[in-house]
Amino acid sequence: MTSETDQLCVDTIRTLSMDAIQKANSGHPGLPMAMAPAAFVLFRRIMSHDPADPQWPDRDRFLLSAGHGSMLLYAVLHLTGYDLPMDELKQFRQWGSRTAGHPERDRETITPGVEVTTGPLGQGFANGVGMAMAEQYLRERYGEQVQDHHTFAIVSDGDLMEGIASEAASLAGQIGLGRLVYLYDDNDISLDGPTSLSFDRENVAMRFEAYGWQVLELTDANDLDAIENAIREGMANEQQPTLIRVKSVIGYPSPNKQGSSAAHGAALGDEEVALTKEVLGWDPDKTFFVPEGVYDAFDMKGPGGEAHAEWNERFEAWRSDDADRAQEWDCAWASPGRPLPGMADALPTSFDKDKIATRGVGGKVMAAFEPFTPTMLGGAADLTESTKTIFPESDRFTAEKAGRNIFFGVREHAMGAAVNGLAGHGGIVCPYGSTFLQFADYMRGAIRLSALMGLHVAWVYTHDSVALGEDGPTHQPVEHLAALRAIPGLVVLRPADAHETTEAWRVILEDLEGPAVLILSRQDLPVLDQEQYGSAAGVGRGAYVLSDPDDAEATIIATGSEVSVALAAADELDVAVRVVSMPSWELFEQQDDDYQESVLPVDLPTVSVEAGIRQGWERYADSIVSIDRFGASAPGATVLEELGITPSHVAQRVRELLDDD
Ligand SMILES: Cc1ncc(C[n+]2csc(CCOP(=O)(O)OP(=O)(O)O)c2C)c(N)n1
Ligand SMILES: [Mg+2]
Repeated sequence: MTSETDQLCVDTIRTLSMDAIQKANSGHPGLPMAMAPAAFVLFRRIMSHDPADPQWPDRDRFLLSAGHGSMLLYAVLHLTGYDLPMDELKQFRQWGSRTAGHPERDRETITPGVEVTTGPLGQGFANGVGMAMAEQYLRERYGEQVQDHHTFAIVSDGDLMEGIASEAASLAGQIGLGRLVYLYDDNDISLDGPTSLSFDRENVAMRFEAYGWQVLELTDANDLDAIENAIREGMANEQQPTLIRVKSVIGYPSPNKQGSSAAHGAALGDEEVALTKEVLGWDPDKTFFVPEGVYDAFDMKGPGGEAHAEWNERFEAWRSDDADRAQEWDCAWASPGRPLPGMADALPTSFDKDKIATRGVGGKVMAAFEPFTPTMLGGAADLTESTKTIFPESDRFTAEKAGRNIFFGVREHAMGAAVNGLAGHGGIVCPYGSTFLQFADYMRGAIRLSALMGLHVAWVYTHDSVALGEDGPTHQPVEHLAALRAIPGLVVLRPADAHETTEAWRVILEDLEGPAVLILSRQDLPVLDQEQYGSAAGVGRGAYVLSDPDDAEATIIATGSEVSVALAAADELDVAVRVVSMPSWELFEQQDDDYQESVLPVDLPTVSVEAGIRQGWERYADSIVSIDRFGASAPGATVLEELGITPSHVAQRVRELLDDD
């Protein structure tokens, strides 16, 4: 039954949203107004959450995938008792506020209760899939007494039009994520106008049924009990994810703008806000007004705090039962999660061949750290065989059993966002996703969001250059290193050999706090003699000197696969040259000036070599050996030769540079 107070609570979400958006003269009122009842039911009747501790590991998760409706979330967080005061609502969308235009999970400006950054439609939908996977894995590993919750989301037409949501829904159906319950704001409106423009022939319900979801229908977005019952029905189905299609009216009950795209993305206007308040029976002159009784009725600090306290008791008993398990939990739930102590000593230090592809080394390193990262999950987009990313002692993640190896299928977009969801959930140590470097483009939206959120994830990309050979230019990355380096906050690591690959994984797992890209080769690369050359311990500093003759007249810098080309070029030259391995620009930039100068002295003319476009190398090199065109289908060695990635070409460039001086 909808009591008068419940109705007031729902309408307070509506009025706060209208007021904040009106004050900012910017924002999206339509969704918060229409979906206020659903949000009220979720946050007040369904979800177990404690506003006093937004990080409580066993809270239910909520994602506003339709991030443009951010005021819905802010209003509900405020009213249920999160540390988001009314002043923050009044600062909606302003510089430095905690009420950004779209919900932001941010390391610096924390909006309590925001689980992930949403805004790019479809991403939140797919993040939730990762979150539900995290819950399932942790529940099976640690037991229901400590992990036993659901993942909810509000998704919009735009979310469901995006391909990433289809991939993610298909994956969720495949692995039967029964703890996933999504409400679909089916309002027949998107930004450009009615969905008849672009999205009304498709039968969304049948599509989701075909994916293996349970689909429920609600004809009245304002019927609180019906919403509650549907959500509970979704939760009761442990075998399938649930989509609840909520027929709603955008901007309800604005007399002149409801039901039209005019309510989607602009403030309603003072007059319309006043008219809408009148329809609701509210005083049109009052703004940011919370009627008596609403805070009490909305409060979740009481009930959420109780649930949390009960959990604490169970958790303490569970913890004190088993010290090893407690240590495992603490490492996993640290921010960011870390491997168990002793990992570094277990990593391989010698290799039985003198040439190994770094992807092959990557596989060996993963096998070595597998026991130290018991909650690290990840997988490849149907390229496990090629990227060599697997935990050999672990199971597959299936509907029956949540193992550590996720077979994402050919779904790069969903993989990226699901990995972000795994990380966003907490308790999962550095989840990873893997494919060919070329296909990083397909998941770029998710990579960018991992950096924006500062999530501790690893993107493992193999087949890192034209050297992959015969598959040709569709599979050969050339601009990808530059494109990844362009993303702020993302650490790109391209190790040169087996030792650097091992150290790169260690740096990612033990040192980095945010996302990393690990770029590995398909082709064999010489294992660099650690006695003869600078130690791979330098990887963490981004660049280090490999060989440094006293009378060096020039420097050659290279990354990854081209480091051995640089060393061979140095051997070919009559003049002495220093060779620098630079696995990571970003880590090098973090070093102090003295270190940078010690590696790349300004007075030495410098040649760089990397099998990719030249963009950016101007900052380090006087002469750049690069590939500024697409590759070609031919054996890898031929392509490298034809495109000038050879020791003799690099040596020639050094000679030319010295002649110029
Ligand atoms: C990937 C992506 N493309 C485009 C946009 C811009 N955009 C924001 S909302 C929206 C569509 C709005 O329609 P719907 O999702 O149905 O939301 P509603 O208007 O019903 O609230 C668009 C295109 C976006 N946020 N993300
Ligand atoms: Mg819509």
